[in-house]
Amino acid sequence: MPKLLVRVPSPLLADGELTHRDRVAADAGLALSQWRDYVAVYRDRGWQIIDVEAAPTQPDGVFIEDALVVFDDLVVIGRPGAESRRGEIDTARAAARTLGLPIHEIEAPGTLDGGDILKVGRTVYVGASSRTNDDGFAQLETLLTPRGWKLVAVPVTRVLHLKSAVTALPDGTVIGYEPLVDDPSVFPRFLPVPEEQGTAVVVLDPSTVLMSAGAPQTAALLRSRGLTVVQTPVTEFEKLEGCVTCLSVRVRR
Ligand code: CIR
Repeated sequence: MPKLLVRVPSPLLADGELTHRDRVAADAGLALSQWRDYVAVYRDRGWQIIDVEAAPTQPDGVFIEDALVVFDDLVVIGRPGAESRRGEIDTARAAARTLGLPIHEIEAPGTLDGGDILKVGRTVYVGASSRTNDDGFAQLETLLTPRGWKLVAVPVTRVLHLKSAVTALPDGTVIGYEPLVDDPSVFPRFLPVPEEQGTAVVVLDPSTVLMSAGAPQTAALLRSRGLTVVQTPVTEFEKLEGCVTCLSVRVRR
């Protein structure tokens, strides 16, 4: 049964970090109900939900994907590029331990946010963003190359994280909203989508993706390619530069 790590949003969500967007007040009550609906999408499909300990004083703690990444059966604990987010790691580590998998941690001076990691087959695209530095990339490369992964550094200057700009469909096609993608030619198969909120998809199964309710044209485009598209509203998280991917860690084994 696939597992999903999630962390309930903090009442301080509206105070989260912002890098590329102007602040628009997020509604903590609406965020909580959107988060519950998001989790229900997975629960209703049989995923086991694992609640990471709440971190009410960490405004960005709900974006749990940034704290840890799973490669095969190895868990990598990141080191947040934003100092304000480093306090999220202790509780994320504790949750990772419950998975019973080996754990490796990125160490200073490296920084690495999970939002900068996009896996496509055995390739790991790593965003060179304001959050993930060269040392973080080098530590990950040393760890993963012997395990059969190929790492590719990708420039990210127009958005917060690599996965704010691009994600991948079940067939490995990388999708993105071109004005936000520094260099689409990095990806062997790239499909432009018509909306910014359409860049982020989570693969639920080989024929189904989850995406924001704020991207109807992209949903139609993906349906025309034969995919089943589930949409859920995530407006309050999008205000904080979040999206459907960063609200969870998917453990598919
Ligand atoms: C931050 O700036 O860290 C949060 N406000 C948003 C993090 C979103 N995470 C992601 O895209 N992976």
